[in-house]
Amino acid sequence: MAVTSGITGNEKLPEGNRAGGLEQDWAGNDQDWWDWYVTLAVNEQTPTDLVDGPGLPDVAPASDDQLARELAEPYVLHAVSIEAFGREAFVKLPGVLSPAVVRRLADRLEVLLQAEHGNHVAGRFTALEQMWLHDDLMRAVALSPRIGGLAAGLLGEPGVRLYHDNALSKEPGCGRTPWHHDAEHFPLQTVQAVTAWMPMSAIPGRMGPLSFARGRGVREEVADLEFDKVGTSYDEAVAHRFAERDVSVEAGPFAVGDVSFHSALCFHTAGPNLTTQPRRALATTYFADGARVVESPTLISGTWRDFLPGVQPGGLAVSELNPLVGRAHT
Ligand SMILES: O=C(O)CCC(=O)C(=O)O
Ligand SMILES: [Fe+2]
Repeated sequence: MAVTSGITGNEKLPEGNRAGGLEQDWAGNDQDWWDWYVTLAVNEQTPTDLVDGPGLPDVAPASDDQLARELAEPYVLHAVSIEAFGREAFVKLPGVLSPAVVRRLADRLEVLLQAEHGNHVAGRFTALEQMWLHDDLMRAVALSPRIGGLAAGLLGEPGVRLYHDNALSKEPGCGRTPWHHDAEHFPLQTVQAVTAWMPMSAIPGRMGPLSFARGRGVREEVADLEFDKVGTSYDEAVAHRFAERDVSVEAGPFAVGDVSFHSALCFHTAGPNLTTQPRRALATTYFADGARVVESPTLISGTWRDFLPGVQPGGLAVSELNPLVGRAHT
C-alpha cells in the first residue's frame, strides 16, 4: 500500500483560507486542520508493505480507581530530566503510565474515535480534541496532577493551565507529520508551553513515533525559512537544513508507558505509519499560568478560539476551559 501523497495543501485548505497569507483565522474545524496539515509533509512515493503493529498492551485494563490513583500520584522528576528538557527542549520519561492504564485509555479512545469518525479511513490522520469535556477517563488524563505536575516541573513554572487535549490517530499508511515547532501553533505570548505525548501502545520505528530535533536553539537554525501553506517546501527545507548543520534527531521507539514532553520551542516530526495498526497517542498541552494570547493569531493556530473561548487577541489566556492543572512538585 502506498503512503498517502499527491494531494496538495491548497485543495485541503478551507475556501476561506485559500487567498491571503498566514494572518487569518482558520476557517474549518480541527479535523480539517489536520487533513490540511499532513499534506505539507514530504513523503516518498514508493509503495510500501504494511507490517503488523505491536498490538495493545496485553494486560487487563486498569479499573476506574487504579486509573484515578495513578494519574493523581506525582511522578518523581529527577534533576537530570529537568536539565535535559532545558537543554534539548524535550524529554522522554519511562513508566509515566502503567500498561494497565494505557490499555484502559486505548480501549476508551477506540470507542470515542468510532463515535466521532466511524470506521478508520486508511491513510488519514484522525484527530479528536477536547475529549475531557465529556469523557471521565479523558478528563482524568487532561486534569491529571501527575501529567500536569510534570509539565509544571519541566517548565519550572509554579502552575500551568490546560490549553487542550487531543487524540492523534495516524491510520495505517498515513504519511509523515511535517517538521514544525508548536510555538507557531499556540497563539500565546510565551514559549513556556509543553505537550505531553502519551502513546496508547508501544510505538516502534515503522509506526511513526514522535521524533525530536535536539536543542533549544534549533529554532534559530531555521528561522529564515518561509512557511509554505500549500506545499511541502517548508518541511523539505527544514529537513535539509538540519542535515546540513548536523542537528541531532531523536527518532527512537516508545515503550508502553513512555511519555514524551516537548516544549513549544522543540522542532519535531513523525514518520509514516507503516503498520496495520493505527498509531495512537493522547497529546495534552499546558502553558504557564499568566500567559497572554498574541495580538495576531494565524491560520497555523487552527481552532484556538475553541480552546480559549471568549478570550480576545492580546487577552489573558484564561477561560473556564483552561483550569490550573499542574503545580511543580520538585
Ligand atoms: O502525533 C503527531 O504525529 C504530531 C503531534 C504533534 O505535533 C504534537 O503533539 O505537537
Ligand atoms: Fe506539534
